[in-house]
Amino acid sequence: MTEDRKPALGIGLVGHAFMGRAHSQAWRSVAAFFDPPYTPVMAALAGRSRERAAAAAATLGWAAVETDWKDLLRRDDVQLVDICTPGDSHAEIAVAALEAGKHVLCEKPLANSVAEAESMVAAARAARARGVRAMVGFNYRRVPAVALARRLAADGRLGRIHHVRAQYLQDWIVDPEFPLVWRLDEQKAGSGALGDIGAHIIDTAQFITGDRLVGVSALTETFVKERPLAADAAGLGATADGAGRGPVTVDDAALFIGRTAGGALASFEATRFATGRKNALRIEVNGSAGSLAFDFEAMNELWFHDQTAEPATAGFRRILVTEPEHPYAGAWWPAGHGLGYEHTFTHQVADLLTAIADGTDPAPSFEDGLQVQRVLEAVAHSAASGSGWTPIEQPQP
Ligand code: 4PW
Repeated sequence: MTEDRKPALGIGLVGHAFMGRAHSQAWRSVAAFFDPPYTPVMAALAGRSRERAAAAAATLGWAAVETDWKDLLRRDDVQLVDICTPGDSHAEIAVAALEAGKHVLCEKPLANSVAEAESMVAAARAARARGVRAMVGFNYRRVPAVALARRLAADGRLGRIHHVRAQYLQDWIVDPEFPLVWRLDEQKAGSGALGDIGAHIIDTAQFITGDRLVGVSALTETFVKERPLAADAAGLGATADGAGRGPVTVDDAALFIGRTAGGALASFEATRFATGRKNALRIEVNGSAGSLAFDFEAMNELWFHDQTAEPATAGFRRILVTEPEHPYAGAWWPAGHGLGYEHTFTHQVADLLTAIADGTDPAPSFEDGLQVQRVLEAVAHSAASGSGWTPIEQPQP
């Protein structure tokens, strides 16, 4: 009997904190639930401390450990580099990996500045000509309900879109004693709530509507200006180390309004101070033929109002997005069983592997990441200038 074996694709992961764990889960699970054209092999994980990287590799399922990401690029068993580090290292790693002929998956936001993002796009374009692919990780696109929302909008079920209302609400730093983790350091993260979670709602809104922001007017605020230094700079669950305090150099919250190329009015709110809201990525879109509403805190649901329905019974209906007819859902469990946060990352790598095999560009591309970066920079510029209207440079064809 001959075995129909798929080609292997070796993965090298850089970083093993929150996002590194989420991506590891995706690489571990994708072949068990999807039918990707490659069998991903979790070849090596890179982390600065050998001891911590080795512990993470053992827990997360990586075969080898490197203490310098550059060594991942020299490995013949790595064909794709997955970047899960803070934003300040994205550009350097991604450009080097693409130049070394490795496909790249890079966490969002693509970079810490437009200039860095532009250098990444240039590297991605050069690599594309050699069949090497690059993708930025806006994972919420791959929530089944969000993908269904895009499908409804693309099918014309919303008609002409007038309003986009997007929020990303968290509360994990509302305690002024929560320590100064890297996400609160501009050098590392580029910006605060704006780039970390505002980037997600910008991408999600543009993804669903297929439209782009052309200008913004913004407000940002840093409510807590100084915090205890962190014992563990890693992430959302860090502890203070009792060794003094330091300045918060990023925004705690960002609010902005905008116009889209298609003529819609949009509003965005990204905050880590919305007490009681844990990971409420919410979006409502109102069009002439209908509306839809989504909240990640109930991620298996999409609310849809059909304006063309008989008025007496029209109104928002809850669609449970857990059926085989829905994007991604059928690959997992029998109808009605629902998915979680981690599944979005599995969907992301399933789509990336398919694009690599098909020789097509995975979405969101680095160009998409650059466009979001331009919005972030326009928001920051507008807020700094006292909410002045700030046009957004549009992508070159
Ligand atoms: O990318 C985002 C993170 O930086 C995540 O999707 C949520 O917000 C959870 O943590 C932060």
